[in-house]
Amino acid sequence: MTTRPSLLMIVPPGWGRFWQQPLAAGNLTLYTHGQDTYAPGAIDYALGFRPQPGFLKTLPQLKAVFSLGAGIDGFLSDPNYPKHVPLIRFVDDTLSREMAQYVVLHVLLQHRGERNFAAAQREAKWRQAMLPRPTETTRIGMLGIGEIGTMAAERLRDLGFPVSGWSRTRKTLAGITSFAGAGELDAFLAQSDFLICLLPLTPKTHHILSAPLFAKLPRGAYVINVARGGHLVEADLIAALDSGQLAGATLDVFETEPLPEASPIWKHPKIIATPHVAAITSPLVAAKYVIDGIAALERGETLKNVVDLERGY
Ligand code: NDP
Ligand code: OXD
Repeated sequence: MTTRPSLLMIVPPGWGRFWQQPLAAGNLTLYTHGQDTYAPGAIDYALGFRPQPGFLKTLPQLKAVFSLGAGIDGFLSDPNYPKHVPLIRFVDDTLSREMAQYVVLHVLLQHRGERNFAAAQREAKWRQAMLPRPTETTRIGMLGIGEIGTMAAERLRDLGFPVSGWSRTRKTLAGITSFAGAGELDAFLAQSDFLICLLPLTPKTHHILSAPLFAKLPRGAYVINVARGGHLVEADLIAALDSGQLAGATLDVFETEPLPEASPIWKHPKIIATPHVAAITSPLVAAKYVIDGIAALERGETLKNVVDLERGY
């Protein structure tokens, strides 16, 4: 008789019910951390997003960990992450699509001056205005052009914007200019009227969005950070907005989440802030991803999207 693999769900309190039902479709013994009683040695697989540091190390038979997010910094910030256990990140077109929608929405809100029209409507004023810049000369720079950055870049390219991307390795993407490596970062920044951060958070990218970088953007550039709060020095952003170096910013992620009520970001007139909702992993889609992944691992197959722990993403 073969035993069913066990899966421990490490999800925020109250979220277990969203995962329980779709995961029940797999041939798995399910446990919810903080709710069910289980022997640590009985856990084969775990899924989560930001588990308590040190916790995964207490599961001695763990075969693999599934991240509920595309970003896995919530695991790698754990100095005791058990390095022999493969970490599989969530990569899925539906997630990339939601992210691309968010990016396109915020580029267009700024590009088409929508906030001015909304203000005019509140005053019942008919204030016509031209686009501040023609689409053909509004240059988009994707800082990080991996799974999500590529889809967002392609959507913006298809809307007529000139698009370029910066990555560690050179890309060949139709109609998108590739800049690669630290040596090409300044040239990339100098031609980015919109800068969209879609990098993973690693020691190399931590606080990359800071005063020296903002100074290299064209004056009046717009910054969208949809990756991680740890990429941004918030005080430097506010200074760059207040000096006019930057025209505005959209932030979906923050160094401290939830963003504290006292943060000046909430009320800054040039910032749009959203509560880390650019894309929310769908339990239905992700449960299938995890069920299929466990079945493949149990058959002895290797999975795509295993994180390179040394590289950090
Ligand atoms: P990928 O790993 O597919 O892409 C990462 C990109 O960053 C790649 O192009 C990579 O280069 C580049 N990169 C990494 N390190 C460097 C470096 N040191 N210098 C230059 N380029 C670098 O990630 P995804 O596109 O799947 O996700 C990106 C991030 O988006 C996630 O890590 C997560 O933080 C965030 N996210 C946020 C969400 C939200 O709701 N706000 C939802 C989902 C994701 P190369 O291609 O050469 O390897
Ligand atoms: C992710 C996220 O990384 O939701 O997927 O932030």
